[in-house]
Amino acid sequence: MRKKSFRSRLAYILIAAVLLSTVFVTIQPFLPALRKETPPPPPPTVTVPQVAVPDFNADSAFLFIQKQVDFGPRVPNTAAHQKCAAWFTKEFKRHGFTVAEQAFKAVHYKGTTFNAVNIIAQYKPDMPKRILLAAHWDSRFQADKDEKNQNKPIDGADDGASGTAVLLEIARTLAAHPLDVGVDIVFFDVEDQGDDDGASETWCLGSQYWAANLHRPGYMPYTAVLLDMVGAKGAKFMKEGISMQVAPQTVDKIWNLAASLGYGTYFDPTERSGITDDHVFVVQRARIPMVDIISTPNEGDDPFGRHHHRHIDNINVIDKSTLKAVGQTMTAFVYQTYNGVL
Ligand code: 1BN
Ligand code: ZN
Repeated sequence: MRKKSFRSRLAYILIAAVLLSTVFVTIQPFLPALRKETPPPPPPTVTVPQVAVPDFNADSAFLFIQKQVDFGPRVPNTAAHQKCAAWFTKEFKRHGFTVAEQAFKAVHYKGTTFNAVNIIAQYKPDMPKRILLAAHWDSRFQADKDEKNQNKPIDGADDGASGTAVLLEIARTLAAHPLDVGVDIVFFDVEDQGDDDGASETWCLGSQYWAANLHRPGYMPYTAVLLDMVGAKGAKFMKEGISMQVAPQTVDKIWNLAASLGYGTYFDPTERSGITDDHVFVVQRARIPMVDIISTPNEGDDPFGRHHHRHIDNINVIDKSTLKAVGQTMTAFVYQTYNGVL
């Protein structure tokens, strides 16, 4: 009798255990929800202190154009070319940039070997996130579209000096209003000595060299923009075809930014065909998606304007309002990229 009662108790215990484990297995997935769990801590938020967009000083940019023109045409193998390169380096160093002069030999389509130099100026070189801004700094050896003095070199106030002037002013701005982002400003040499009736490879020799010999192996900036012919009166910047193929979002950001700042008359959202310019070689050879801001006002028969590759591309063609439109847009582009707005 006692034995039987012990067995039945054991049976009860076993049945209870089986029932309990069945219940446990059934409700186990829901246990965390039943328990009053403390929620996991939120991911750490990286707060970037917002930096106001500084004013772009078009008077200063204008003086940078005047200075370059005063050296004389910046044609490779001339004293003006050498002096101007030295001045760029001094100017960037004055603003705390790390500067490298990338010297190279470039063979002109007419046979001359040019002693050429790309200027590579790095703001905060140790910062991993980098913005690349570029322009060509040489001016054309001949005024082949002019009616007079076709064999003489041009001042290249717009075609050459304007892009570098805007970027020098941005360099000065970065020194005065620091940002925790890396900015590389590259001035390409020998962009404008090409053959108008020849292959596209006769142009842009400095960017071709730089793209094949990057100043840092594997260099890949977060965003990249080229400025060319950004200072003339009546400038019109259309969405250039190759830029639209490789970096349409950056193009849209810049053109929308320009419109929001009131520069929509300069930045026309119409897309146009691709242009042979330094960005083509940066895209093809270095695989860096680069946007080209280049004026194509389509004046007369010339897409690049009446002054293009003519002697009237001198200081008189420069308009501070155009410099302001491009300079302010690009300053906002750099600072808003840092702020995380773009
Ligand atoms: C732009 C300004 N370019 C030269 N000066 C590049 C170019 C090269 C444009 C060939 C058209 C044809
Ligand atoms: Zn040119």
